Amino acid sequence: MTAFIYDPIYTKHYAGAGHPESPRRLEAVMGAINDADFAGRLEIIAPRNATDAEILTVHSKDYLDQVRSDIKSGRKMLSMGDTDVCADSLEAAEKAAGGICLAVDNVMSGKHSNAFCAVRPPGHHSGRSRGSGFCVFNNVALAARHAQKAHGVSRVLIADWDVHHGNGTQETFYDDPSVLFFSTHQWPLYPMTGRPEETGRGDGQGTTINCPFGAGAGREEILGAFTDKLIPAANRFNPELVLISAGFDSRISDPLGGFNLTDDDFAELTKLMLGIARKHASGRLVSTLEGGYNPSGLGKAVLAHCQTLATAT
Ligand code: Q9C
Ligand code: ZN
Repeated sequence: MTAFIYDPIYTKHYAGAGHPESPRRLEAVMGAINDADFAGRLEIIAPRNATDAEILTVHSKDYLDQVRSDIKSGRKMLSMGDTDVCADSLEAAEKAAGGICLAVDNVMSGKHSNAFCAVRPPGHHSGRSRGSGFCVFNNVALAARHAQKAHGVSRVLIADWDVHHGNGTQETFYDDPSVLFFSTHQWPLYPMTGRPEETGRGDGQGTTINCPFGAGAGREEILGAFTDKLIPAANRFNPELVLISAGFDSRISDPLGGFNLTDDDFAELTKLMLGIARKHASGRLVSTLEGGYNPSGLGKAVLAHCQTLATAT
């Protein structure tokens, strides 16, 4: 079975009227999933909160304290960064980060073959001491650290197909050879990092791989990069766990991105990632939602992604 992590608290995080990162995104996802003919192959699981110790593997104590006090004092935007928040954002963010840690637990124990986490807020722009780009805690980075600390995993692959560069994730692991970070993203675009020359530092030299493409890129470029760049790198790196920062703002007709990936392309990318997970990691794969701002398109893309995860097992 595929674990599908979800909690209604994820729809209570509200970034303000007209904000593209809206609760409607997950309403569309859940509508699509509940109607799916493969729904019986997904087990919907409620998340837990991330612990402070888990959050502090990626973020500074000052940042965690500031997030808590900002939200509790009723601020509408984080003071360390620029993410818009509301009173429920703290619980949502702790359960987004905890949800993906729980998915890692379930996949590592063999309870589930793989997992998708339908979380908000997203995470991949969030760095050690800063929440930005609609993100509060870096969910995927926390999950990688959790796999290493709680399950003794040595090498984690994080592949990021969000249309934006996962700068917070890159920053977290830039000098760390135990996490291979691979990203395809639009260039130029927010956050203006992720040039091909950014390949890591010190011991981490070579375990960051960036593949930027201009607006209009689609299947040929993105699947091409995953096939020609990621697969050989994964063969060298030999990951024990595969994580996906699954942003669907790289889908055609996204209001924030200019890529042209279709739902079939996301199914192909998912198959490719499952192939890497099977070859190196006994199939262990945990995917988490990042961006994707056309709600009905997001629902369709998540459906294609989850259908591929669920029927592969
Ligand atoms: N003038 C994710 O997809 N745009 N975040 C800021 C500033 C931020 C997207 C524009 C886009 C963030 C998770
Ligand atoms: Zn994005």
